[in-house]
Amino acid sequence: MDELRDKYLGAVASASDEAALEEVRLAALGKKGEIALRMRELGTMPPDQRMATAPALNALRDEVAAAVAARKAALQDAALDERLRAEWLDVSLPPRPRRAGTIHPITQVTDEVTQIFAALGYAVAEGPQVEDDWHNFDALNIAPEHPARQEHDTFYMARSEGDNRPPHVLRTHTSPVQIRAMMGQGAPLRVICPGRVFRADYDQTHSPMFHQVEGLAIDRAITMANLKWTLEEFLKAFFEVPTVDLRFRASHFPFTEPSAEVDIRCSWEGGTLKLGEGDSWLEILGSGMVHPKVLTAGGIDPTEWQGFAFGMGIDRLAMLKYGIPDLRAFFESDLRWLRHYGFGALEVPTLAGGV
Ligand code: 2U9
Repeated sequence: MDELRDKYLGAVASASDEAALEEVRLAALGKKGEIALRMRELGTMPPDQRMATAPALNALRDEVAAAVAARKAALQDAALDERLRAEWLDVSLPPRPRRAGTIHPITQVTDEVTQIFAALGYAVAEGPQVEDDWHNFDALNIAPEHPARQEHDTFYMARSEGDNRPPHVLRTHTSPVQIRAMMGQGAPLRVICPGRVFRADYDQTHSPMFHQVEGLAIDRAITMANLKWTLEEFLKAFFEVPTVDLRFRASHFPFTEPSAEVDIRCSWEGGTLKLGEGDSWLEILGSGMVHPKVLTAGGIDPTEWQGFAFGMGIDRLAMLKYGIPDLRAFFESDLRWLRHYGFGALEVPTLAGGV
């Protein structure tokens, strides 16, 4: 018994890795291992010899098993220590400047707009870019004969042969997201919907894919005055100016009534845009009170609730704020352009730090 103990405890202690330890375990404790064989021999012994041998064999088996478990834990600890030493990484090192990517101005502006509206109590809502006809047009009170529905303005998805349902479209605005938010969340509601939109248009100021952010606030007593205050607060924070002067021009959109296009007072002295002063006006967004038919389509009772909505082009906001002259450059993925106009990954917009 002492010989067996010395043999296997010695072998366990000198096993240099988990594979060698497993071999020792099998040789001692496995089904055909030496200790198991000895245990089987117990049956052939006379009773008093068996009574003397069995407890000692059991104790030996437990002792070897405990030694194997302890050695295994020690080997695993040592392997982990070695891995931690070898995989050492200094997370405080700065990124390599030539290789560092940049945040695209559209992402940056989207984050800025989101920060500002979040502070005003607005949640962000998102929805599909391929929309059905009802969410993109009907629910927004856009009549079947409205020019926006024509093939040369809207990208229609192909229909499979024999399918006579209205085709899906690439959403032409983010408004269907707000229909989905109204239906999903009900009133009261405050959401902004930033995202990609698609229109069949391409020149220096139009891209077939561009970005919008729309906002919607629904409550019991919302008025144009709340809309005006909200837009003023947003534009002051976004353009980082102490005051703005806005001009509301009557307009027409199918989804709002009344509707207004909003201009901001500015000057272009010396070729640079200055907001809040001067004799020029810059069209910046569209807005209005949500049409009762649109509230109804979104499952909200227009006799109880009303709301305002607004929409603006994120790309245009980015061009104005950061002096970017050509819209098409946004989508060319030119690394030199991105290095010039892009933002550092750590330049996260916050209201406290300045957007
Ligand atoms: C719902 C109800 C009303 C969103 C609105 C505008 C006015 C608007 C344009 C600005 C520049 C689009 O990017 S642009 O070409 N948008 O003028 N958008 S009101 O009105 C809504 C939206 C959803 C349910």
